[in-house]
Amino acid sequence: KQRQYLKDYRPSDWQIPHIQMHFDVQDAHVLVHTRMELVAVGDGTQTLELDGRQMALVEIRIDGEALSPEAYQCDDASLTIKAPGARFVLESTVKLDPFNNTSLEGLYAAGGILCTQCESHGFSRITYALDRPDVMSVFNVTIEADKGRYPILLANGERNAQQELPDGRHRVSWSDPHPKPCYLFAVVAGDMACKTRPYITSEGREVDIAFYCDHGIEERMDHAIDSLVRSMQWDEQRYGLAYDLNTYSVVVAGAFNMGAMENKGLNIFNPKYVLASPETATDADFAAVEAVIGHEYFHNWTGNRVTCRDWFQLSLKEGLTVFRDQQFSADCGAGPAQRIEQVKFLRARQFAEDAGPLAHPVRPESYVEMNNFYTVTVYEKGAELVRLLHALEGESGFRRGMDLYFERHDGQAVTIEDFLAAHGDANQLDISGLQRWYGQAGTPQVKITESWDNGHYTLDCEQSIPSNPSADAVLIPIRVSLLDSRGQAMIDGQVLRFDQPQQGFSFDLPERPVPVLFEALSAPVTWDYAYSQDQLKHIVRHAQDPFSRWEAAQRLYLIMIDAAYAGTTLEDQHLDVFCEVMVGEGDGAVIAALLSPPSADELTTRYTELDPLRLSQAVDQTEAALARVLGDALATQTQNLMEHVATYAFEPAAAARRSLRARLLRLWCLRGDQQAWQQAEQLYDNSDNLTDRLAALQALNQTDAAQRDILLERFYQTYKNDKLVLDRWFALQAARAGQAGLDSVRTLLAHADFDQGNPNRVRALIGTFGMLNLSALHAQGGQGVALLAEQILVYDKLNPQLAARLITPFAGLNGLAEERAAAVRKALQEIVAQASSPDVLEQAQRILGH
Ligand code: HT7
Ligand code: ZN
Repeated sequence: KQRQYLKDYRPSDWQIPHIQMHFDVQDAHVLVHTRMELVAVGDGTQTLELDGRQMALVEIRIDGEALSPEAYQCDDASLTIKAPGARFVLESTVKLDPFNNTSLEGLYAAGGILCTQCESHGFSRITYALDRPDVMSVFNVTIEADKGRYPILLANGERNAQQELPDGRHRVSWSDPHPKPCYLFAVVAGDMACKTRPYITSEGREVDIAFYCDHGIEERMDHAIDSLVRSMQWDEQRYGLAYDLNTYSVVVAGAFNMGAMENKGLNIFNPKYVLASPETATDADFAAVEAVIGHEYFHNWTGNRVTCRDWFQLSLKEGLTVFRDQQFSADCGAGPAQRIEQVKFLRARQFAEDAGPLAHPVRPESYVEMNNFYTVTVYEKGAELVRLLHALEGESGFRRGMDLYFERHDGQAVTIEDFLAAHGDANQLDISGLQRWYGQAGTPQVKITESWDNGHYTLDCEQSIPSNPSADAVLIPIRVSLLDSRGQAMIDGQVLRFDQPQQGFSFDLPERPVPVLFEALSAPVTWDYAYSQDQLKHIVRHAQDPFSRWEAAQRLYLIMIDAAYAGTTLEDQHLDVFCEVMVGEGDGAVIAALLSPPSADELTTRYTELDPLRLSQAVDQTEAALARVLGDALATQTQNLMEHVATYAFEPAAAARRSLRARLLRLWCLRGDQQAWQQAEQLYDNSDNLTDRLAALQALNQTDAAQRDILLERFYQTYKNDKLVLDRWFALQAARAGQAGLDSVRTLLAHADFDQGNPNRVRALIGTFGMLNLSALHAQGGQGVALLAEQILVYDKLNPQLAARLITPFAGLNGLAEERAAAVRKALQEIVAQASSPDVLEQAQRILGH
């Protein structure tokens, strides 16, 4: 497969104003008839090269005339027609085999339904086409199938007509009036239950919301439907954006590679992000459903109405839409712990990506397989850059920028520069320091020193990107508060615009302050300031910003983890401030976060010559020290929270209480106290919801308690027929530390319920083991690593997109101690020698530096 370069972008030589498609669904195959109007942008003497893969061409015609074999050329990726004319109608018929398509791209069968996934290049597995986002067409679609097996037939846009046919078949036609790129195309056929809800937009449009899933679990879609209604209202109120069709359908796919897909008017979802009931979903799952439902809905404007010129611009829609879904969740009451979670994820995953061999700019410069660039950098770092823009412009300035963006570009396929230019022009803002962020890889590091001279306080800042020394200085907003000795803010949340390699910021103050830096992580950077332990405790006690309290707590834990990693131990008293934190007032979810040391997977880039087992031990020792220092109050506090357990409701205060209870119970159980283990069992037995049951299991998971195995078995018996919940059972066992975790993974790979065709199950077992369990992955010399490599090669054949994501844990290669690195290198070389998909090959070669 050829490498694509951003610098080589050229507008298409052809446009396709209109596409008509007919799907004839048979028992063992599907015939797709496509009629496209093609218009040459030049004089029509150019060759037409259509994309098309994995299908059999049955017939091809131009203006009704069958093409002779000499008039076109067909290989395994394209169909070429020499000088076909300036304007003509191209008709093709192709035969597809969705029933054996395990890649989950193009048209595929999953759990008895047929559905499509076209982003990024799946449309060219359905028909011959110009599979690029800057070619936008109006689509009309008909689907014809057996009515018993496929009573529901869906496509984008509005339904026009339904017709009964002989032999128990039927046909339904759909049309979408909005020109769209083909990556937003979708069809679905199957036998599904449906739940509907009417909605009237702020413009008075009557919308039929329809959600589809397996029969018998319809009520599990209620939370998702409510979330969609809230998303629609939110986008109207916050951005003035209303929905633009009369139908909005959401279909749950049995197997799905990512979270969901924003196809115009016909979203297709991973069940994990639609189905939620108290017994089958945790608080975090309820929140994730709300966020992903919102995310896909918000794409209707940021992605669909204004789309990407090319795939290098992916963050134009994804970074912006992640930022919008984060705003939405915050407005729905997610609370400050949400920002803490976002930053933990950013640091564990995106900072690690940006520091390793898979690093790339938010706007990449080249790719072989586009699917490998749906990354935490494009999504999460991209969202942080939009957050940064929002912080610079303020709420009303950001809205002005968005309004101008839609005014200029509605209906167009545009670039990140177009987005920034609209914001810059709407606010008379110089966006050059922001623009540089998009073009260079690596996490900027900010070093801050201070001086105090008789009432004159200066913060001296220096920026660089250690992994990219030639990088230019970027615009880094630093939100600071300066605390006095009583903990009062002398400066409160002031934003410093730091855009030079070195820059000083001065303040006149009555006393020397304790600086609270990068509040709410005001820019996606790492930063150093030589805090004393007392200063950190001062911030934990007094800072207004919950995020900064958590940040200071993390730094306190890090002092202890660093010491343990180096082989020395600090007194438990180092952590004594957490005794006050535990019994303090405030949001339980924030207290739970304050009582959580960073996990090993957040720290893999912290040490050179990393020994993963020593790191895991150092983190465990720190957690054990915390459990000890909390003393008897830990048991009392946990028991207090066990009382008055109300009926489950997904509601912020109740969820916060559950999260604190879970955290304290886990710490208590780590102390090896039988009473704690019994409490966990009681919580499991008395709870009416999955959140508490999993909390109990998680509290016991790293202990030797007999209750652990008993409850795991009980859990299996209760949930063995519930796919999403059973995923948790697999994940729990894959998360067992060290050798025990590795042994569990080996055993579970052979379990009757392990299903290679279900990506959620694969991620639960192999993904948890690879991504979140450093001590199991590196257990037994290189055997954990070899097991992961073996599994990657299994999915390389079945589902390359999934396989290419499982490889991520190997990207930490450069920081690993030599013996470990050698095992990973050997595994990667094996993968390169045996892999057949471009997805896996590209990733393995990038990691090896080829
Ligand atoms: N825009 C969607 C991306 C997506 C995707 C990409 C590649 C392969 C399969 C995929 N499924 C969905 C999801 C989103 O970010 O909204
Ligand atoms: Zn998205």
